[in-house]
Amino acid sequence: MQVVKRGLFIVFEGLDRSGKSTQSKMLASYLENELQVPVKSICFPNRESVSGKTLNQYLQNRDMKYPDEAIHLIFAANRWEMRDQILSDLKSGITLICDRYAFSGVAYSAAKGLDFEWCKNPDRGLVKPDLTFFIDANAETIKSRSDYGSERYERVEFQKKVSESYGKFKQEAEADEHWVTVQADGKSIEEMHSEILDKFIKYRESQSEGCDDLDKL
Ligand code: Z5A
Ligand code: MG
Repeated sequence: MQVVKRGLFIVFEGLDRSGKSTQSKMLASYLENELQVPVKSICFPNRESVSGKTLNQYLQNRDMKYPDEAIHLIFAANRWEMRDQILSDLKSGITLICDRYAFSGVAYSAAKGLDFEWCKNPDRGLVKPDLTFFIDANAETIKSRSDYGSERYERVEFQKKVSESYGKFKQEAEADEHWVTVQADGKSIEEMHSEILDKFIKYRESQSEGCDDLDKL
């Protein structure tokens, strides 16, 4: 009987317009086309699900009043809705490339003033990513990118606070092989892609033995 090696769970994190979707797509396409790795791309919030429709409304309508704690729980529920699918994909050998995950949940809610540790709780028990690429972009630099400012959180002052929250994860994860910070400022899309690919390949080689267990957040 052939044993299926599980897929890797790769997450992209960072500020709005920092380049997460661009880099997720480029990595997914490289893995699929050049390395023949079975890949699926997912993103959070998943705006199509039950909770996702509420989140979409909330993000697009700055005037919609809703308690910060409650919206935080809905963002987490949005991930819980996908938990079983994520587990089943990984176990069947599919590598998942995920655009935002639980770190976004904490970073954005903590930036509004909610307690950082409290914010982590609703995501505890979800699948832990094997590798998180944090795209470290300057809030001032990215405001000139196309479409910036169309949704609720896209204001430079708020993005600076989000950047501080991400900074805490960065510190916590300093010596953690599962977290990679990619400096974005001054780098082209291609330069970032080759840095990310390089880090991904090194990680994959280092995990070639015994990465079958899935950890939890
Ligand atoms: N949120 C939350 O509060 N809690 C949660 O739990 C979760 C999310 C999961 C929607 O997220 C919001 O939900 C988000 C956080 C909150 N805040 N807001 N608003 P989203 O992921 O749907 O959307 P986003 O992250 O805000 O924006 P985005 O448009 O998806 O950004 P991106 O994916 O990082 O960027 P991109 O589309 O790859 O690139 C943006 C542009 O920059 C594009 O024109 C690129 O060609 C260009 N670009 C990319 N890289 C470069 C470089 N290196 N140089 C120059 N130009 C570049
Ligand atoms: Mg995006």
